Amino acid sequence: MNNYNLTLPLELVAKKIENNQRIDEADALMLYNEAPLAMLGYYANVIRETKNGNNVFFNRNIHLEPTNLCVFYCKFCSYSRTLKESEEGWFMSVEDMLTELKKHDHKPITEIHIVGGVHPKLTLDFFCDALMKIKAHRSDLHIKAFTAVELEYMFRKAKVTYAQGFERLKASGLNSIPGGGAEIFDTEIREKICADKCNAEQWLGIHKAAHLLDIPSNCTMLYGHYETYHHRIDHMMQLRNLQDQTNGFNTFIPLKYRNEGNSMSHLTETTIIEDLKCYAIARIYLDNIQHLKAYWPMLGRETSQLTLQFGVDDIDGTIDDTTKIYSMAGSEEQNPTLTTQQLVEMIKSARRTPIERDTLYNTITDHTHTSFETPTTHAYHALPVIN
Ligand code: V47
Ligand code: SF4
Repeated sequence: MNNYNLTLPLELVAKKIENNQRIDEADALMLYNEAPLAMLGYYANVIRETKNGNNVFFNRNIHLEPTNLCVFYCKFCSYSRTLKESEEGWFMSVEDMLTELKKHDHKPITEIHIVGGVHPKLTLDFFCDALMKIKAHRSDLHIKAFTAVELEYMFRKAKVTYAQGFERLKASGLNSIPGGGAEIFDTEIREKICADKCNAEQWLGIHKAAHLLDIPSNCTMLYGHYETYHHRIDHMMQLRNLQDQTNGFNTFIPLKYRNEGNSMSHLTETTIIEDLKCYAIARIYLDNIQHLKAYWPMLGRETSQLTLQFGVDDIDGTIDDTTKIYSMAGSEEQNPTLTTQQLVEMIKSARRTPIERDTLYNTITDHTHTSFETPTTHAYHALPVIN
């Protein structure tokens, strides 16, 4: 028979949350180990509604992945190829990047997200030139570009400090940086899954330098591989501490490890219940990060929709089939594209308010009353929308 009585220590953590007090790492661990999923969902939802009302944000964006050739070797990565395997990879010149961008010339996108493998030819000079040409072609686009891993390598090779590097990129058109490359900060686990790329201190140092120059960023955590709950909490603690200093993170994005086509394929993927738990505890613990994002190309549409009841207020964007990172890792989203209409319907059928945002969460369109002439049919059986 189930016993639904909560222990006294868990009741005390619940009281803290109700009183709007910051929980500590031991409290977060207790939530992971003892709290029923329904309780986590309840509190995560109260917090998300306090912070973001009923809103669910999305944007119209594309990704640009200049190369998948990479000098590093991360065991979870299904997408990269070593420089020796160049016949299996792709590499774009600045002109190629512009050609890709021009394919979206008549679309009302607001953001271009540029990330890829770390290639010695993709230098700071190369990217400054690329950013300037992208801005010259479309000054209306917000450029969110380069993970801390790419930046650390680029700045080191150019022999510049993080601040000098960012000053050059910012002057060339960089507006913000995405959250990739964080993986898990714990030294031992990081050594096991991505030993040779930038370490935790460097990742945090890069983001701090960006924030100090008014370049906002996102942060991520790759979960569901070798890490324990303790490692997840330690990771979030380091993000929360930096956010206390700089307030430069816009959103936290937990990234579920997908196990196809990489050197960790023997690991079983986490269950959806475990995913929801991870999102809910992130929402409760990270009291100083305004937004929590479920990245639908990786999590899948249905699970992403479910996370909207577990603290999530952002589901990224339309993508337009411009990223290969997750399809190559086994995500069910093999050609990730959602139209604005599909995103709006997905959000409305979860009884949330769809808000098209820009990268910095300014509202572009409140879709509460938008009705589309022909409703789309969904794989996830959306309820009819009542306006
Ligand atoms: O750092 C790579 C992850 C990240 C796998 O800031 C994998 O708005 C799961 O950070 N299974 C890059 N994850 C992508 C990223 C991102 C994506 C969308 C939006 C934003 C944002 C950032 O992808 C990597 C790594 O953690 N990743 N391989 C895999 N097999
Ligand atoms: Fe390279 Fe990034 Fe893949 Fe690591 S995750 S191998 S740094 S592309």
